[in-house]
Parts: sequence; structure tokens; C-alpha cells
Amino acid sequence: MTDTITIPRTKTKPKTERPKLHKVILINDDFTPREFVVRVLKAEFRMSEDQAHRVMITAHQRGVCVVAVFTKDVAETKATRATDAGKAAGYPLMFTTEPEE
Ligand code: NFA
Repeated sequence: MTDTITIPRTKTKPKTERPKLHKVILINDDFTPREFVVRVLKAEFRMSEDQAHRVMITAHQRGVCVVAVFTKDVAETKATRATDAGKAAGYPLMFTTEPEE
């Protein structure tokens, strides 16, 4: 008689964790010209004139507007670059980031 031995196979769960996305948020201020905000949104976030104008107006009316979502690194880099573009032109234009729920 032949004994059968069973070897337990350890299953490794392929847990593909997707990175949490971060929002880039445009903050309204009283000094940055509307056209300048639109120009920065088009250049840094590759938006059309129409999209950029809508985002600018929403921030202007409500105080803030979500521009787009990216991985943490990309969101932070774009927010910094867009904020720096305003600073370089002498405007207090501000972009921040926050993690998505
Ligand atoms: N509130 C600014 C103005 O009236 C325009 C603006 C919109 C600035 C969105 C910053 C963000 N000139």
C-alpha cells in the first residue's frame, strides 16, 4: 500500500494595490486676472480653453474647484508648477493637493 502525502500549497494572493489619487485644487483670490488663470490651466493641465474657463469660473464663484486627479507625485508637482507660474508673474494664484477619499 502506498501512502499519499499532500503538500499544502500556499496561495499568494495577488493583491494589486492601486495608488491613491490626489486632487489638485484651484483656490480663488481677488488679484490674479481670469485670463491668466485660464492660461495656466491650459498650459499645466492640458485643458481646452472651454474646460479651463469653466474651472476658473467655478473657483471664482465657489472659492475652490477640483482641477484634476493624479498620483500623489504628479499632483504635487503640477500644483507647485502652477502656483510658481503665478508667483513668477507677481500673482497670489494658489493650487493645493489633497488625497481622494
Ligand atoms: N477672482 C479672480 C478675479 O476676479 C479670478 C480667479 C479665478 C483667480 C480663480 C484665481 C482662481 N480676477
